[in-house]
Amino acid sequence: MIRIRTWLSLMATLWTTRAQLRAGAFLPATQNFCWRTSPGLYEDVTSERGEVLTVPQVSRGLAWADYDNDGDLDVLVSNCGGSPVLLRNEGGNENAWLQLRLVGKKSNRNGFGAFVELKYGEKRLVSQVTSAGSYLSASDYRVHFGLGDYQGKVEITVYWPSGIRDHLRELQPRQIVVVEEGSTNHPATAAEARVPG
Ligand SMILES: [Ca+2]
Repeated sequence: MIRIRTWLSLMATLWTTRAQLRAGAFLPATQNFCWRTSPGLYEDVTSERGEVLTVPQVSRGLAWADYDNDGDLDVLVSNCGGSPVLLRNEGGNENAWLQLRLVGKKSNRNGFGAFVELKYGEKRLVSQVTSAGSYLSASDYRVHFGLGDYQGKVEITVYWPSGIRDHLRELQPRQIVVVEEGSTNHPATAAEARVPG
């Protein structure tokens, strides 16, 4: 198992290009990349995230999951002709976070397609429940929100595919919350009836 230190903002596995194939290459190994979000741009932090990321691999699939349920996202990378690599995030949980696992009743069981809106302070985050994102890979379908150094409580609205809305207030970060469809019996207002964009 390979361990990395901090949160990954964006990570990519690189494939064979047409130019490489025309040049006679067959499954050439290439380096994968990791970028951290900065205001207005992405910053290449590959070399800071562990030696394994600098080793050329014939990587294909990439799946995100908080596999150890400690609040940070970990990554599994599959490699052609080689073992998968687990990138375990061990940077510590200095920043706040919140995860939600949706349990559908009228909608599908895992809540796929539902939008989740989180409000903290004056800010707002929106995510959609999905496990898609990389080639032949299924990521954790729980919704993960990173909240930085925010110390207060948060407010959540779940927009289920069925049209049902669930609304949870005064949630303390740093926990995994299970939301069952229709459990809050929250009557959607006109403003809440729209799907957040
Ligand atoms: Ca984790």
